[in-house]
Amino acid sequence: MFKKAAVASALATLTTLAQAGNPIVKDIFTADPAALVDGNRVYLYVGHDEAPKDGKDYVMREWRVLSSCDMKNWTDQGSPLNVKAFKWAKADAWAADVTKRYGKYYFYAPVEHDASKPGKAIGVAVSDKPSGPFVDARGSALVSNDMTRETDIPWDDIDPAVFIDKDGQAYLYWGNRVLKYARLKPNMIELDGPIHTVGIDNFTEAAYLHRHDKTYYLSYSRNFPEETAYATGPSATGPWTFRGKIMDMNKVVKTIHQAIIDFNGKSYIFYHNDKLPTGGEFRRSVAVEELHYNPDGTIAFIPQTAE
Ligand code: FUB
Repeated sequence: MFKKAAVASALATLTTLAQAGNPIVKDIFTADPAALVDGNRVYLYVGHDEAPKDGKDYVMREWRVLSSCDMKNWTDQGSPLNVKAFKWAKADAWAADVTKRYGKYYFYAPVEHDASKPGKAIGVAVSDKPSGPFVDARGSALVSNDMTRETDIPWDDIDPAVFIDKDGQAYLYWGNRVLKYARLKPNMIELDGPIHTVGIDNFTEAAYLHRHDKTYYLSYSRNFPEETAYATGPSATGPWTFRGKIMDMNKVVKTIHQAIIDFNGKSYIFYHNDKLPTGGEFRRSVAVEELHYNPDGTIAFIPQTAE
């Protein structure tokens, strides 16, 4: 009896382990990585591309989370959040970001708002655990599209990225074509003050902020099809100096969406491409590469690898 149970449990563990190498997840299509280092584990949050093989648009209803203690073996921890958790939203579990504050985990999630405010909006969900489940923290959107500016498009409030500075101030960055940012209140679920815009040439989406030594790095998707580029600055709000390209566009998938972390003395960049069989524009796969800083603080160009 004991033996049978032990074998069953060993098998269950094995099926939850994804193999090392790119793409990280091999049994479903995944996109839009966000990563959080928490204690001795990396949590990787991804969108789930469910489009049919001949699909002509994204079909994304949920996010998935995996974790690893060595960046090689990944444990599938299921779906921490689904669009349905936001009663005011109707679709599109697009590129999210997750952070930890005062012992709680906050999941910033772009979704399609219901008919009361059509267009993309950003919700925030909270959990006591990095693997969720996450629940709507506000009952309404944190940022929603008011379509009041001449330049507004229905999907310009997407791709949230959260950054907590060393003085404790948290910022939310987001946007498509126009990069926006705002301070977050310490409760992490309300904006604190006005929404600012940042002028960055050829900015498309996927803004991401991190700090290395004393420099702030603003990475983002540039042009379309997208490549990953970055700028550096002396603070979380710039001013930003363009530094160049980190990663080339993919020949099949027009988006790339990066997340950058330090873990166990190394730096890594997550992104997505088309490398699973039958992969494509709406059937993407998340991959990871090591990222290296040059002695002058610039980031060395990173080729995409298949393994
Ligand atoms: O996954 C939907 C959208 O495609 C994301 O919001 C963008 O970053 C791009 O990856």
